[in-house]
Amino acid sequence: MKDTVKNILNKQIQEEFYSFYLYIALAARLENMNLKGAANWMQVQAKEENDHALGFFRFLVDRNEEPKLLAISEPDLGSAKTIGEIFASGLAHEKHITALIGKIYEVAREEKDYALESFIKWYIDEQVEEEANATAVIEKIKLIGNDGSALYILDQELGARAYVPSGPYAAKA
Ligand code: OFO
Repeated sequence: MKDTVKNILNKQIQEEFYSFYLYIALAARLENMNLKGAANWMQVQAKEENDHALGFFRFLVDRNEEPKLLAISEPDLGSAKTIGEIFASGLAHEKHITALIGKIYEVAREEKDYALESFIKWYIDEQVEEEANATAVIEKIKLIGNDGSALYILDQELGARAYVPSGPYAAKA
């Protein structure tokens, strides 16, 4: 495997584990606001991010490379305080990840790494779904405005999100 490819994949493992860490931090903030359902939604998202990181890990191992685990920084929650701001920071992060996944696709094509080009397509599709999921919650939060009982119902709904293994290898697991 070419160094450019190896480096960008190791960097993406770090980014996906950072995503895990960020969603756990967002869950912590929501727990603190007593929004247990929304916190559950973030915890489930964090588990999916762990799967995404391990997907890149597995791809490197299967290609006979040793994944390099880089340092993960402290999550940056910025000034996100309301439930709307907390979900908006998750969505902003997903847009950042979408750009990185796009870059990996470009590198795969430039380096003529056809296995990577095929592998990364799962992540391209997943990003469409992740941005759509976060956007749907944000739109509901906007509709709710200051209605406490509607927020209570939304929190129950978010609490029903269940973890399903995610990642390019999930179906084969
Ligand atoms: Fe949130 O997405 Fe991973 O890849």
